[in-house]
Amino acid sequence: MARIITAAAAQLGPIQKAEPRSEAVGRMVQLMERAHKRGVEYLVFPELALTTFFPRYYHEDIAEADIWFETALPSAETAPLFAAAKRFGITFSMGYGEITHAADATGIVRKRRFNTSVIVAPTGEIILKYRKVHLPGHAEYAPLRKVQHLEKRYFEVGDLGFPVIQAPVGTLSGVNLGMMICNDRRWPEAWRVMGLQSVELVSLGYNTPSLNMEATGFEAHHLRVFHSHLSIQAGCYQNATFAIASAKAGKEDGNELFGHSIIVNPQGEIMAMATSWGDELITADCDLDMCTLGRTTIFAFEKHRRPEAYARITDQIGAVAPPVWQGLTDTDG
Ligand code: CDT
Repeated sequence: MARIITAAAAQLGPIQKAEPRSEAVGRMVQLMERAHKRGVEYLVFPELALTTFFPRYYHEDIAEADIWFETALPSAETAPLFAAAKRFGITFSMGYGEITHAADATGIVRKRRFNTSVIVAPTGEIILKYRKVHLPGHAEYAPLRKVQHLEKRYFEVGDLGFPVIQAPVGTLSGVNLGMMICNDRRWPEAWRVMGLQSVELVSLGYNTPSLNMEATGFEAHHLRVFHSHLSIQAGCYQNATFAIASAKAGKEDGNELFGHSIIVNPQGEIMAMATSWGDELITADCDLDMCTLGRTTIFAFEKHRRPEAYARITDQIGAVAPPVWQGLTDTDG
């Protein structure tokens, strides 16, 4: 029997700085209701879905930024979302700022902050948690930037790797689910680590500004969306997986996020794309058996991968200069 799930990206329009969580959650519940009417079984909300993209705001004292974080899920404010998922039988994924009190690598228990996403079953149980690994931006106030991007200030690097889990979705008893968050999509390593766990459906939430504030040279605006789609389409094709990429879109207090949420199949094709800058639902019927072709032919990892040639991927972080060619010698033939 075909393994088809009806999936959705629930793009969110802007959330202004003053907008309370209750309002954002209300909009999310409305999207879920619309999704239910379209038969959606799996739905993805963006990164940091409950608030404005707060890393653009500088707090001298990091503890002051705690207002943007969640200490529990569900909470009184997010409970309506969990209730709607139960009512509609929808499995969903969403991003949020997580505060946890847990031991760090040195064994010391302390307050820790992560840029996190979870997959939630209709029962309200957390199926999987992921903490963002590739944090972009900077840790200190950058006076030359028009807009700050302080993810490295507010979040620790995720400590859960890129986990994949097999879980029931809709009528299917087992779907291989994974997650990444925003900037992760640009890193092929993230996709491959999940590909190596036979992922079939990657949830990806993002908040991407229309302008690259770090660019010293010219970057054409249309290339911002192109690079996002290129990364997702390549990741799906090279790892034989579907991805649901769900954006925050539009102007948050004057700061533009480019939207363009997409659903991509294992051939790297875009199956659905958002065209507005508002709350928008895009859906696609994902036939998970499509993952088999790539997985058993050109990307049959067990037959074709050569990890002995990839040592630099894990041994090295930055690029080094190559050796300088010394000219032809007799032994070069
Ligand atoms: N949220 C996030 O990760 N955004 C980045 C752009 C950051 S620019 C400093 C992205 O890759 O879309």
